[in-house]
Amino acid sequence: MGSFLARCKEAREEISRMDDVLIVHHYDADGISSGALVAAALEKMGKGYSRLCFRKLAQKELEEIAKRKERDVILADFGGSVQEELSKMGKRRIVIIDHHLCEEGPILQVNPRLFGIDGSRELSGASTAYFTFGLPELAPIGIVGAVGDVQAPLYGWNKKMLEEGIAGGYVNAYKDICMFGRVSRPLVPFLLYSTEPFLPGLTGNESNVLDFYEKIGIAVKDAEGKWRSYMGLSEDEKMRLRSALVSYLYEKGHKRDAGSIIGEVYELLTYPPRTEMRDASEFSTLLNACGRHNEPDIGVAVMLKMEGAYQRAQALLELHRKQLRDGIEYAQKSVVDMGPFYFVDGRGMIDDGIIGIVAGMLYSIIPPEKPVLAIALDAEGKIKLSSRGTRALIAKGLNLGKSLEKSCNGIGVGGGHDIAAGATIEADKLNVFLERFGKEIGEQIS
Ligand SMILES: [Mn+2]
Repeated sequence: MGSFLARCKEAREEISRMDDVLIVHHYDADGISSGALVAAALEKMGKGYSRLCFRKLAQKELEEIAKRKERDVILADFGGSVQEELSKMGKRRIVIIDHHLCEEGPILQVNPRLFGIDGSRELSGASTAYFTFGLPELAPIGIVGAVGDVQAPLYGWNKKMLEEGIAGGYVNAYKDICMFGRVSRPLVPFLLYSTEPFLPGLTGNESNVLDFYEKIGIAVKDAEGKWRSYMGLSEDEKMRLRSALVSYLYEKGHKRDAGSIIGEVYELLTYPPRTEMRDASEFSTLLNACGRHNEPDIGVAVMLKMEGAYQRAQALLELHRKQLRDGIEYAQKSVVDMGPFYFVDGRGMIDDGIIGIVAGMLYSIIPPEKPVLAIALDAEGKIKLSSRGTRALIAKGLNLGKSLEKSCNGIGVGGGHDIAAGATIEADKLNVFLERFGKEIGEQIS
């Protein structure tokens, strides 16, 4: 079977023989990081490249790759499941860097799962790419990808990458508040625009936010009248703000959120301070915003520090966050208790690209005693469904993946995990679906 690192070396040697490279990568934060990492590594090896980013690798995408004139191809964060198709394209050299489920096939593939390493928790696409090239200065990019794929706190192979990055002086890791804006936002918008977690009474309420800071004795402006940010606070002030937020959420009955706002954070020393690029989690949010708004190339350009890219990415992030705020506000107003579950009809109001995030965020507002189902319309006019549960509900028997799969029988396709699942159904089949779904959930939890 050989070892993972031996496979990395084999792939690296094959890549060193390439001279006409097309990089093809996935569009989410990990996929963008994977593409950027391969691009950066090729630059360091003195090789030119072209790059393509896709949401999936279906027939249309495969045809596009086949038509390209480049003779060598590197796939990143996907590709393991289409090896037969890739091998028939007549390309000269192909390397796959992936971490999703797959088997050995005709193409040279670096994938932790082929070596008994958990590719859903211990290595992402970008961190697999990191080990493929073995360049410690690229650890920040690998870390952003892993964090973007919800693999923080990093452990195992991801942690090995982190340690190499720390040893080289490219990264720092420590425990801190892990809310968006820790690094990039002034104190007021830090709380005012917080959606993960939603801070009841503070998110969206500026005068309450100002009162909150006043009560705990933290000035939001410095002596010169400039807005302060969390990173600019003294250690004592940081501690006061952290514990005040934890107890605030506790008092509001949001114990889960209270426990989740402190965690390991990763500071990327190779990117500018006081920007989203300095923090792995904020960076991954920035990349997701680019991917979701069909501008993954901007995300790659930001990672490669290309001029003007950051400003464009920031604009996309603002748009993304505004859509989320509007979406959650609408969901909060319109959520209906359907008996076995809560239901949000976001058709025409909430973008289908963020309906899943909105469904997940609802638990900051509604009691966690039932699963949530939220719907939106997709580009083809079909209904996209997204459902979320809690650990406590799963302990009682809830399995959303199964219930969605069953409820979609004959009217659409659905499935996923026990705690989060999604589906797409025909536009006129909503009532059939809701009836079946309610029944399924009732049977699971009773
Ligand atoms: Mn991935």
